[in-house]
Amino acid sequence: MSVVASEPRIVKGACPHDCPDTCALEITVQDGVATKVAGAKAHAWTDGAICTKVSRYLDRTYAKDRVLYPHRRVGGKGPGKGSWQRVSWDEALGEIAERFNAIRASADGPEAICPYSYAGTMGLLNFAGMDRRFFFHLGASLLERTLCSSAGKVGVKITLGGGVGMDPERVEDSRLVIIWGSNPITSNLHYWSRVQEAKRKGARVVVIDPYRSLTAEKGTDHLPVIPGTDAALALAMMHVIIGEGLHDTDYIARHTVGFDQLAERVRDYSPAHVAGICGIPAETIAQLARDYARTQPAAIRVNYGLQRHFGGGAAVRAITCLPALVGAWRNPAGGVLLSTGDFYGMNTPALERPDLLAGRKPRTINTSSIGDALLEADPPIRALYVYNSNPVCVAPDSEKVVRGFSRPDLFTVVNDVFYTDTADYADVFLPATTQLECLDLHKSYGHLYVLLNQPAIAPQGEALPNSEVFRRLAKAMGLTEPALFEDDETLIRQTLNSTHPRMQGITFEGLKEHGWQRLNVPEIYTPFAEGGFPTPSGKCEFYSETAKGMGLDPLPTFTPPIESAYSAPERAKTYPLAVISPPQRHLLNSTFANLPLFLDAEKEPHLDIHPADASPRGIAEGDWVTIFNDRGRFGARARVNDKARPGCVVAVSLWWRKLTPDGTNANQVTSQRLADMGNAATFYDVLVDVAKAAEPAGARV
Ligand SMILES: Nc1nc2c(c(=O)[nH]1)N[C@H]1C(S)=C(S)[C@@H](COP(=O)(O)OP(=O)(O)OC[C@H]3O[C@@H](n4cnc5c(=O)[nH]c(N)nc54)[C@H](O)[C@@H]3O)O[C@H]1N2
Ligand SMILES: Nc1nc2c(c(=O)[nH]1)N[C@H]1C(S)=C(S)[C@@H](COP(=O)(O)OP(=O)(O)OC[C@H]3O[C@@H](n4cnc5c(=O)[nH]c(N)nc54)[C@H](O)[C@@H]3O)O[C@H]1N2
Ligand SMILES: [Mo]
Repeated sequence: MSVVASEPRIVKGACPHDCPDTCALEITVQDGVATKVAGAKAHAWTDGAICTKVSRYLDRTYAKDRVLYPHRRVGGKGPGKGSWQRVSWDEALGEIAERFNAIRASADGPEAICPYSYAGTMGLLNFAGMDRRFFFHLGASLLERTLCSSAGKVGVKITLGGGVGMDPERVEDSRLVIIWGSNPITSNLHYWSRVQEAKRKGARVVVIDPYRSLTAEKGTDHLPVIPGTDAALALAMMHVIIGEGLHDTDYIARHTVGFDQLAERVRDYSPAHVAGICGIPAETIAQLARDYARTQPAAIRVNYGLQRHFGGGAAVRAITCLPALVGAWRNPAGGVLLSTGDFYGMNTPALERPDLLAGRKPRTINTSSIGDALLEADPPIRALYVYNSNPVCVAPDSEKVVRGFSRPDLFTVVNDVFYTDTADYADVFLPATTQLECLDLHKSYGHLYVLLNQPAIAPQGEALPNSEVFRRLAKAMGLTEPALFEDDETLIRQTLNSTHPRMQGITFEGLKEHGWQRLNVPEIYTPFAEGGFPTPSGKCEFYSETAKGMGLDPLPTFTPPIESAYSAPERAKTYPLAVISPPQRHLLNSTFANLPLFLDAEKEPHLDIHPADASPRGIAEGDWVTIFNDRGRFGARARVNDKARPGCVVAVSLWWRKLTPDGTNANQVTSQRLADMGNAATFYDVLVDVAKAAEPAGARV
């Protein structure tokens, strides 16, 4: 019998990953099998290009080690200690339902059940849809999701009123681009394409980063700031701009609040003073300030890298004041961008249904201090349901996280695509679909389009989308609330049902036809040329009553790191080096870290260390080293070079613990301390020392 292959067809999708680019995808499918994942050429932002990792997405969907069926753990918790027994969905959900219902009925009540999720997928249905409804309805502990961006989000909200800024599509017309605590070649590739275009047209590209990242290598200027001191640098720029009368008095008068107080505040931040804090010569700071004020249009791309410090909120707050001071917002290619997320006016309450809390106020658990929460919360967390996240790998202070997850009395569900580091501690494992197998709706935090992801292939094995898992779990638990059973298309229609002006014209039908739709804003968009910021005053707030009401300084300020030679000289005697662990190009946080594409290329973790720090420690290129402090230690192979500034070492991350030679990663040394704003994690506010160590038995080379 001959089998006639059907014609290949293209299905329109969206990249689900936690990245500002949210690419429009085209999936080629033939006979029910996806054969290619490509970027949509017709989508202006994606422009037919996608990153290496997502172009290899089929390696993920069709991976041999993908888990396609529910499993129950037999034996101990932890890597290598237990084994997996395949069970049916009915058995798996039956067991979870029984445990959850028993906890709800116990003296501890539903708060003893805790969700744990982050951004494994950013599709709204599977990221924050049926899961939110389910846990709100139960009255489970609330979860504060602070692993990534919440400090910066508050900083920009205080200043500009929300996650809004210049349209990144316009940066190609900028004449000066400041890339500040951001590494777009790795983590915002399509922005970088536009910066390159600007550079070709003669723009200067200044990169402010303690590390000579791939982006810093390619910029025109690199300012290797001391980690966690960016607010001081921004305040010194304002000192020069105001001191030399380079500010835009007309824009300031019409569209800002608190200029006089700001001028008073920045008087203390002379470049000469700040040079000693941030490690950049005074003249360089002054010149940057002058160039920034005099060059129009000027764009600043600030990203989340610089806000993973104790003063991360203050840093973003100070930097986002700059464009209003020089009137950069007048031009579509001017302004600042952290996130475009709040340009969207979707009907989030209709999707997430916080009303299902029905007046209850459960306690809040913070993703960034899950170690302490698992060990100390009262009443204890009895059950943890993990999805879209790999906390044993990504959460700070691993020693405590691992101890918490190891609790024999804790009932843990992990819903993922692979047996991650976290899955090693699961009692029940539930298999998730990949993006090719589900319907979802996407916004972006790095452009201005809404996208629809249409399923290209059938779910593999018995994998299910998160939304369907929660519907089935609700049924197994005997719940009857109708909102827990609505289907995915209904959820999308409810989310798009918005009266917000920027959502007008965006419909399920329109998205289905085109794959994406631009928000209802002009093609050449200058959002704040005439003010209209979403702050209480409608102006850019140099002075902020909102901040004051939150118990924060109403004016921009410099909040030093907790762990630095400057602010903790005693600790710095024992642990003199700052360590930062920013993303790796072929990884997406810990996603893709188990794929051969990455493991073959990287082989093992590395630490970039400056010769001035390496030689007194007797460390040579290629030595295995241990990076340690009082919280823990992890291993890496030294690369002695001048990429990291002296006093700062860089461990590009995030490795799965069990795939490293010594079973650890950079979160062994990070702390659960929260930042100045947004109760955010402080992954890069860390002092350590580094020493040469014996080759681990499991070393790959
Ligand atoms: N390929 C890839 N892309 C990604 C990710 C990934 O893991 N891999 N992760 C995604 C996610 S979740 C996020 S949040 C974004 C993150 O993307 P970015 O916000 O660009 O974040 P990072 O790469 O963490 O940090 C950017 C740069 O900030 C620098 N930095 C660290 N501390 C400081 C500081 O105190 N001051 C200054 N000026 N710079 C500092 C780091 O050295 C780094 O080069 O990227 C997303 N995109
Ligand atoms: N040391 C250090 N730690 C860090 C950072 C750092 O720079 N340094 N970065 C921090 C940042 S910025 C972030 S955003 C966090 C990221 O933390 P997480 O959001 O936890 O990110 P990932 O590690 O990518 O884990 C996501 C998991 O979700 C799974 N997943 C994907 N799609 C689905 C789905 O549809 N359903 C289900 N159920 N699961 C799915 C993936 O397979 C993956 O295992 O890590 C933080 N941790
Ligand atoms: Mo992130």
